[in-house]
Amino acid sequence: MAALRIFSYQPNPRLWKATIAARLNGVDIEVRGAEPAALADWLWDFDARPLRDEDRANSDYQQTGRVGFGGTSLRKTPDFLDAHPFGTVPAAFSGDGRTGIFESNSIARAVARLGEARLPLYGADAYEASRIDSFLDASLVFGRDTQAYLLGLRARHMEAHAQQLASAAFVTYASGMERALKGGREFLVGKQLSLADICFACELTMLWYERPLLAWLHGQGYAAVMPADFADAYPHACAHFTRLRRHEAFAPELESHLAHLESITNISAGE
Ligand SMILES: N[C@@H](CCC(=O)N[C@@H](CS)C(=O)NCC(=O)O)C(=O)O
Repeated sequence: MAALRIFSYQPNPRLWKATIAARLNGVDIEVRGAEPAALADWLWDFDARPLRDEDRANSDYQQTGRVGFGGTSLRKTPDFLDAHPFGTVPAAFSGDGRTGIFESNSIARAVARLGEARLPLYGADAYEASRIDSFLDASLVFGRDTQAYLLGLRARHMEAHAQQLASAAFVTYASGMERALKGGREFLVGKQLSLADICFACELTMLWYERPLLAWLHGQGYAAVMPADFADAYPHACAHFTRLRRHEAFAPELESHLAHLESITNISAGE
């Protein structure tokens, strides 16, 4: 039995906060799920699996998605919603299925705590752990303020306020990270890699989704949220991100995903 089971669509940089932490500290994780659209044909449950005919007929499971799955008919079991009251993915469970852990930062915290003896990723003491929490909270706010923008990109329907909110969030987040890394600091907290670095790398990775859509975005009259001069304007944050994406524990998920998005330069509307 794995220490943690996570149900999520894939690829999902939010899920990778946990899988990268697990690669570093050896915690055994089982990941279930499929590509985003396919989750409408999955049972959202501890025992997540593709739907059977009887699941489709069970009205107790019927739910309408709200964020990312807005308006989509989904099948979430009552047990799933007991464990995950906000009904979101990634959705983690203790190995025995009794405890649900939601919010990707908290799922990553669970991995860090479970593997603490092998490798501390959650700080050396209460102060460092709390400072890591500070970065995780700032990352959640950034993730929240960019979510509508990223979903707008995916739907090829951008609202001006979503783009403005995301742009302002980017400046706040990147400026804070830049300041935190100034003076030759190698990591965000303390002298070793922590959840703060993992979360930063994964949250920033989410913004790479805008890369293949820049032409579409400009065509709609909007600027990219990540400015073209990111490396010059935020040199420490950019260098840290570049180091992390190449790190052996991050590269299996991040490097191929980012390189793929960097290689698609021009998606036209509808693709
Ligand atoms: N802040 C959350 C965001 C999770 C989230 O919003 N997930 C969306 C998909 S992008 C979801 O599961 N929506 C379920 C629904 O629409 O019912 C995290 O980091 O885990």
